[in-house]
Amino acid sequence: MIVVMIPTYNESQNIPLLIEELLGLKLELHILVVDDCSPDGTYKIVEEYSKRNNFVHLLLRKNKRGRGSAGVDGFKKALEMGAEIIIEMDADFSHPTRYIPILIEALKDVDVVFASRLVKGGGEVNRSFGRVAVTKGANLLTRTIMRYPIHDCTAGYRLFRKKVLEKIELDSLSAEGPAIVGEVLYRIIREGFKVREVPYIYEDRRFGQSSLRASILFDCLKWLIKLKFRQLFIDREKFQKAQKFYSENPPESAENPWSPRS
Ligand SMILES: Nc1nc2c(ncn2[C@@H]2O[C@H](COP(=O)(O)OP(=O)(O)OP(=O)(O)O)[C@@H](O)[C@H]2O)c(=O)[nH]1
Ligand SMILES: [Mg+2]
Repeated sequence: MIVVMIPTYNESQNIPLLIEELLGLKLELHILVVDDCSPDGTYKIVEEYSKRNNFVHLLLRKNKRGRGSAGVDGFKKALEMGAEIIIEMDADFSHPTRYIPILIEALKDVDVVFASRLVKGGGEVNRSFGRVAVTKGANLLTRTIMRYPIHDCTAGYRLFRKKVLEKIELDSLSAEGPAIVGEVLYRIIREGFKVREVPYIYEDRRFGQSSLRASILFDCLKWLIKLKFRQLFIDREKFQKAQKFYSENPPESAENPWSPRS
């Protein structure tokens, strides 16, 4: 079973179109939407779908809020559902669904696949110069500080084998906001899982408001420093082992079969 886990907050315009696109891929994907009682009623739309279609599922969180714990609860639910492969993606069409078949194919001999804007063939369209600069700057900083073997460290468009989510101790993840993407990445690399990057073209959100604020960037920076300390002092041995593994088996990136939509 493949479960697509999508955290949502105020995505009522995007979510019906995204569900239709995912069902239209005809890959028998189970769609799990994790919504925090969005004031715009996103969950009601998903609930209606779930009554009519066994492949659509809603995890409604009544007393919790935040991208961080929504992702964690979604991963746990996906495992409970019996997922062998879990796809994590945003609801706003920034992560185009047309890549899903090639991403699944790319997972065949690795444990985690990262859709990546920062390998040959990847990129971003319809975004401001400033926003692209934020992506590049954040990734340069993360790679330099953490010495990860991949290029795109900040996008939450990724595929995991079940064993990865079982190993990374979901219960002890604690980032509340989008910094969760980095916290999960840290654990993947620490455990030395086999990974691959597949290029994709990120598109700006189709409908709705961006939730990016200076406070979010600041929180991500705080998390980066915290994780560096963990890497140096708590997980040192594990990272040394992982780094040796990655230097002997550098993650390859798949060929890009797609071209940007202008
Ligand atoms: N359940 C839940 N989902 C959230 C929350 N905040 C954001 N999300 C979802 O997480 C995904 C990523 O959030 P975005 O707002 O797109 O953040 P971003 O991609 O960094 O920035 P923009 O696309 O520029 O807005 C989207 O599908 C959001 O709907 C939250 O508090 N709870
Ligand atoms: Mg987005």
